[in-house]
Amino acid sequence: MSQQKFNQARFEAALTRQWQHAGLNAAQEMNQHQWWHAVSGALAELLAAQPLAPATKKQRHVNYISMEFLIGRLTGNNLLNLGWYDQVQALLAEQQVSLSELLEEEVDPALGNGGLGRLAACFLDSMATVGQSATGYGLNYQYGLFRQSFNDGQQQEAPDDWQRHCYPWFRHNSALDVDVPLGGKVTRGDNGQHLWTPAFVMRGEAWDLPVIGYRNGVAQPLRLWQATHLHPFNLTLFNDGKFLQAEQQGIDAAKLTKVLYPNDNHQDGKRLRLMQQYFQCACSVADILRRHHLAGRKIAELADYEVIQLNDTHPTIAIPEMLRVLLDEHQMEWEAAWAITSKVFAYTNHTLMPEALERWDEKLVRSLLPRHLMIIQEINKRFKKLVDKQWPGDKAVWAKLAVLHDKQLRMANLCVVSGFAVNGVAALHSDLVVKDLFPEYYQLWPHKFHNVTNGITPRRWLKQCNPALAGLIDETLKVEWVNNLDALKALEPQADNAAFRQRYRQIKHDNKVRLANYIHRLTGITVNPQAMFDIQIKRLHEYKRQHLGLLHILHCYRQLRDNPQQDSVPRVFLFGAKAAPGYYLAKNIIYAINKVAEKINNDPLVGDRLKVVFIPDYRITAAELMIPAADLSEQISTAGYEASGTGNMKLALNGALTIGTLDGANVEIAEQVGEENIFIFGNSVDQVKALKAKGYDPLKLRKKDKHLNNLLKELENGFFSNGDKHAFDMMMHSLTTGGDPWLVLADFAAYCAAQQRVEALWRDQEAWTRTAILNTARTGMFSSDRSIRDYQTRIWQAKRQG
Ligand code: KOT
Repeated sequence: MSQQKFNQARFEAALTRQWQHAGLNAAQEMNQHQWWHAVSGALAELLAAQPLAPATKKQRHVNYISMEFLIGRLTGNNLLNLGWYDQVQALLAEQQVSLSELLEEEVDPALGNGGLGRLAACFLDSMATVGQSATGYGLNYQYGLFRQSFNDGQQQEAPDDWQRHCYPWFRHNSALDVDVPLGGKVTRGDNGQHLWTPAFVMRGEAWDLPVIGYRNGVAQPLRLWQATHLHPFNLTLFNDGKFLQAEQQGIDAAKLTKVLYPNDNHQDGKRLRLMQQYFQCACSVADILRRHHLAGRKIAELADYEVIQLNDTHPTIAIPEMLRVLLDEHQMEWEAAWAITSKVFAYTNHTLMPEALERWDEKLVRSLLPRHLMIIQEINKRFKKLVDKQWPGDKAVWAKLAVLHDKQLRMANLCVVSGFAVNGVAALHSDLVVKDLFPEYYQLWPHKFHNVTNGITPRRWLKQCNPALAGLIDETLKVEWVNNLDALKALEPQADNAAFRQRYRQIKHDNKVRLANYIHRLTGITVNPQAMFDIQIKRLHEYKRQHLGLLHILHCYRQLRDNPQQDSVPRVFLFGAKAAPGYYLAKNIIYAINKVAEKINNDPLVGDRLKVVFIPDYRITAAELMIPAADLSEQISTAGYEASGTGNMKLALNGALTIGTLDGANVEIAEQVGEENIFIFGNSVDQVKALKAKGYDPLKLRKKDKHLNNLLKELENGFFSNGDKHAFDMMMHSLTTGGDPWLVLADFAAYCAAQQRVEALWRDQEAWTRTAILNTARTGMFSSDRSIRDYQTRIWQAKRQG
């Protein structure tokens, strides 16, 4: 398909309908926000007429189910992908309206926590762009990820009421409503069939957002389910005069999609969360099957036309739901239903962290989903036969592999047993998935295991967020590179071109000025755009080691105080991170960074040489400003724990140099850019394992390293916390007597040494820029278009086994 032409007359007519609908008499009566709303609404209306690309036998339709889609602002991105940006800009300019200012009016829909949700959004963009027919299935939360502010340095959370009811990009299609049963009991019918009598039934409404391919005429839906009650209220109760109870069912149903759980890499085990998961899966499975039937296809052919990709285990309950529908509603035999199901589902693992691996109490599952539990028991029973055959009498193996064990349901095991493919998200991670997490499963089914290294969409993460650099690349390469990111390779010779370097450096500088203005507006802090912008942006988690960054800042501060005359490299340390509200240690790290920042930023001795800024409420829109302005990208997780990371890719593509451990996709970034163009440090996965095995003791290390000990002492003696010696107790305990589980102290010296190398290169600005250009030129493989093509060839369209 080719790009859809911009039709000015149709757009203007749609725009007119928008302000008329708002009850106005003329376009000129609109305020800035109304302009944004009208332009977006008009575009959405034009797109609603787009036909969908049908699934074919040649290409299975991908159903990407994810509890999170961190989409970011849509209007600017959609205009860019449509190729209509310039026309709309010119049209609005005639009315003295600035498109770029109006785009600032959009709230940033925050329907995700971090990397996992953003990956889902990038994948939708890429599937539309490479022409992979797909539907995204998620939840339409009323409240997205909480808004963050700081009160005396402590994180405060406020609800994110993003006004979903008047978001102009939504299209609600009531013909797609789904009824979702929950609770109750299962009995047997006359023919022995299972009859599920639910305790209550909710309604799922389909709210669609358009996902637009890059200038190829494709628009496909991100379908977000919203829970509501079945009927306005219970009429019998209403007639009895019990008005409040009459509405009860409605109130409870609406609770379901009220709020996104704010955990990243952590499971809570809450009943409402399981209800959300099932609600999403039941709606999505029903929708997939409805589409299949409407196309006139037989149920037995489902796996020829559809694949369901599970974004981590959160939507796993879709597996027994599919079986339930096939068995109970289509009256299929187990073998036939299983044959279909096990060819449809594929599972992506995003984490090895034990606390993030989902387990549900059998009792809870039975109370909400009695029929599903029976089906899972059947899967478990049949699978046990296979395990007994392979490992006769080996109880330990069964204890590891069972889907149901110790009254717990293990979602990852259910995925591996029932799906046709499992993948990790970076080469190193996929290796660990096989070796550490699922070695026995690998023995049983080696063909199921794959790697698909994550990627990022270059539309949002270069063209849109860094228009000046995109312009320079356009001008230099004179080819369309944004949907063929390998083309950036041709920039390599420019690293040796002084004039190009000058322009590249100027663009980075301008982006830093843009960010400095934002920081000043937001925090009142003035930062010097000549300084190195050293950026760590990601969720706050111990394994990501923001506190290792903090120790290095203390080290820099110490050096400045010890040698005030020294010619130091000026740095601005920038953080952006939210901590889950119940993750107290993470919140304590935020507090520590903010307190240290306060002290350093107000120390006259330091002046412009060191600044520390924790940007509040980090989100996609903030990332779009920070990434193009970064000089140094901090990717310093304990090796073996960051499955991939995607911020690392965005930053490298935008010309930030990486300081990082050999973890996640850092390994592949290093391979691509070359070891001499990245700052790798610290213990490797094997060294981390060895250190832990031999009994690592941070206290011994502290004793030996006087300098490190002094830095830690300053955190303990109230120097940064107005004399409060306990302000950072939680963090300090973790680093010392708590055993330093993330090896922060163990990597500290190597980290400081790597930072020294960073400074040496920074002092030679020409060499630095050269390296930055090579980073841009050599990170084309991290386009999510490539990830999607890998999914296509390795998983979705691969010849199916079994
Ligand atoms: C786990 C449980 C709840 C919510 C989120 C997660 C989660 C997030 N698990 N993994 N992630 C991140 O996923 C990204 C995309 O693959 C990775 O780049 C990142 O390393 C993971 O931490």
